[in-house]
Amino acid sequence: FSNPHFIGNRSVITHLMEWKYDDIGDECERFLGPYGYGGVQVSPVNEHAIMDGRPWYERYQPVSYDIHTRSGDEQQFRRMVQRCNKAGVRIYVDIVLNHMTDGQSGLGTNGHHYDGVAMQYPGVPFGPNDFHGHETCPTNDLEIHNYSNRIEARNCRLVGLRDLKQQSEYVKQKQVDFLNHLIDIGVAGFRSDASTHQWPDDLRSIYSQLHNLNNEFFTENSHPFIYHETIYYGGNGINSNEYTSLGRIIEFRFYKEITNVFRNNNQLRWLRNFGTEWGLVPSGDALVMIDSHDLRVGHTGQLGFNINCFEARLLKAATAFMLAWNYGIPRVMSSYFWDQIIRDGKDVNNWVGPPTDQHGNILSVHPNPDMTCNHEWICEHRWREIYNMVKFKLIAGQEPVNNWWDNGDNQIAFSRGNRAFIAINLQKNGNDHDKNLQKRLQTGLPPGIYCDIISGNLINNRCMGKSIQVDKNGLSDIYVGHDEFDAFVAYHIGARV
Ligand code: ARE
Ligand code: CA
Repeated sequence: FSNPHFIGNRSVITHLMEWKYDDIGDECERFLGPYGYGGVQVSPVNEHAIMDGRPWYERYQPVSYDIHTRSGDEQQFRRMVQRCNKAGVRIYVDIVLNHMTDGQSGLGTNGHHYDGVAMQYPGVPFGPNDFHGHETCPTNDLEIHNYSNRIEARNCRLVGLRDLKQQSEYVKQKQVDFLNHLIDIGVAGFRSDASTHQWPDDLRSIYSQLHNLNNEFFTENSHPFIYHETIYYGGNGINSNEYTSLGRIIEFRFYKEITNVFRNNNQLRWLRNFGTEWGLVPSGDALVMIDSHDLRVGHTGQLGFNINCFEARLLKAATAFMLAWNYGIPRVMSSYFWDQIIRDGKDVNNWVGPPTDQHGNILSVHPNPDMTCNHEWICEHRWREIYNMVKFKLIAGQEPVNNWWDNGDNQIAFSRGNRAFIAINLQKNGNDHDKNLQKRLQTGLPPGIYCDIISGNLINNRCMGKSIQVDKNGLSDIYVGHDEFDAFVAYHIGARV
């Protein structure tokens, strides 16, 4: 379950949060395929509660396993999967198997009624016997209070959400059917929401009943790629390594440590051995990110600590490190704008959903000629610095990190074999001269003139950004001024002038 089934050397996933399927199909053909992205994570696809104001998080309150949301219906979903696979881009679906809705009642996005108090979900159907109750959950109010307690975390309710009894063969069967339906349509895998709150053995049993991937798009005997949301920072919480035999885990320590470094709470020079030596799981067990749909608004982390689109320079630099370093499968968050209003350390608008018309229909993405997006779509995955680092990673392939250099503080540089080279400057201390990165460095690259794909593209063999000359020994004068638009430069053998 840990192979993402990327095509060729592609290696990066982007989460197109809340996008409509028709738009994702377009994006696969016009952008993601040509620019070398490996896959798209789509927001939960199954019927969910319709909540007042249409917050983004209503998608995490399932009502049935019908494929029908504001992003589109099953026909549109199928078309997208076809188009993306043909464009060389895989689809991963965010699956919410731990629970259904909270204690409200109303209508779901495919018209099914639900009643969270009576625990009736006729769209599946699930009834009260399909949920954990006092026999299995030890807390008085059935809520999770202690996230480190295994039984509580698995058998009680996460923020009021009705907790499914996945020990029941009936519940498992409904979930297996849903996943197999998605697999047959041609998805490559799943993000498993709230894995920490599901027993590893129940998940194992569900996965053991999954079909092989659709061989219209995948080789025979391919298993779905599954990556688990399990939030573990060390200490006495539930260790994410309980899930590494069930696919990959989202390695939250990656985000935390990198954010800490890029916020100058720790020196960049220490990144030299970043990975398992810092306590992270082995690279092959990890999926990593800088920002996510939760972090962006301060969920599963601390608002103000996380780096999101509101700090573009920092986000680009941290993302560049993620894409240049040879660790895990990186996922790039692609978000939409909302009015961030911070009161007492909390974003009071953290619920705001995607851009819509006055009837609540999600607005389509129509990119502008300069590659940016329209409406409130931010499209971080289309920022030059980011899509060119996706290319960098594609070109670096499996080459090791070589030629590490640092200034003993917050300037670093390294190559990936003899194919690619990056230098990052986040120096804050010292006079202006010390703050600039200006140094003759070993790039590892073959001699020639290279274009910095961060400050500009190479168009018709003309470099729109800064260029460098690499001499016959691989040395070059590298410059990253402390006050430049971007905090890094990147060169690779695919961008030689
Ligand atoms: C919303 C409201 C709640 C309300 C609930 C029910 O915000 O106040 O009680 O509805 O009415 C998302 C949103 C939630 C939202 C939920 C349902 O983030 O705010 O609740 O949808 O609509 C823990 C879990 C982890 C989980 C986070 C949010 O371990 O699995 O909490 N993350 C996933 C998704 C979320 C999603 C859900 C799960 C639910 O990524 O987007 O919730 O499907 C420590 C602990 C972590 C804990 C974390 C919480 O770090 O170690 O285990 O994460 O704190 O910050
Ligand atoms: Ca559970």
